[in-house]
Amino acid sequence: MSPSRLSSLEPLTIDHWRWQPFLDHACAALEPFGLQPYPIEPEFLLQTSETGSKSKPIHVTTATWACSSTKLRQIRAACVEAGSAASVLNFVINPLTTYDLPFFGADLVTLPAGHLLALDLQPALKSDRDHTEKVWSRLLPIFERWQECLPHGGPIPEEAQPYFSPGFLWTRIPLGAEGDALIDEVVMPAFQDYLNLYLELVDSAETVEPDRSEALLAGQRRYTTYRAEKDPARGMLTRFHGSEWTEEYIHGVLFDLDKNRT
Ligand code: DBV
Repeated sequence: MSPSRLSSLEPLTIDHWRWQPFLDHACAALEPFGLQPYPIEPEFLLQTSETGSKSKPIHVTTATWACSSTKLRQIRAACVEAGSAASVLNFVINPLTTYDLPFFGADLVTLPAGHLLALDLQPALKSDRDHTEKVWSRLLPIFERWQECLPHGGPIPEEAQPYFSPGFLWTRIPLGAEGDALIDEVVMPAFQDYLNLYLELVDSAETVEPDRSEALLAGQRRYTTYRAEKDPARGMLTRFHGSEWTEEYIHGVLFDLDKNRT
């Protein structure tokens, strides 16, 4: 990788990173949407550190790829490469609230205990049928096709339910050849299908009335506040890069809706 990143939209390549093909696919799929760089401070575009023991240090890279388009307020990939300690792609698309669109969310996480993988088109207003029905009727066949090839990831907190769709794909799979095959043959095509559907929804989305936009904004705020407060990566990022950097990254970059609205 180049020693520094000048723009959030610059192609991002991280050596030995498990999730590189997923980011490459997403960048290519998004390219036709007329992407603009998204302003991100240099210390969050690329950050390195060491973890592990003194005798066996592990080099850590955390990098951010981000952009916006006419309908999408923020598209961002948080990428972590820490050798045997962790490899992560957390990818979230946050639409403008002038469009009735869900979030795209992917959490692809490799830890020493195994891979944990989450994919969803997450609602801003889960109880609103105008917001959800047209998405879920198209998402469920895709979800069913791929989830049945994967073990279920186990229980998720009750309080998280309002933020998931019924097409939440969620699995934990072992490291090694068996897990790698599932990632190539199931998780990759699932990721492509979820993203394709999302981009079709974006393509056909039309602007909504101001009242509707206010309701969508309130829903996005709840979601963003929840994600920032409960970010499961907080512990890991704090170990790697310290608490000050991590809190600013979570609130100021990863889940920055309020920062840019107030
Ligand atoms: N998760 C993030 C960001 C990450 C990240 C920004 C930069 O939101 C990584 C990195 N997720 C990450 C890590 C773990 C998880 C776990 C490192 C493991 C934490 C650990 O075990 O130490 C899906 N991700 C999880 C868990 C869930 C999700 C349910 C398990 C939580 C737990 O066991 O406590 N994250 C959640 C979700 C989406 C998402 C549904 C969107 C599809 O991004």
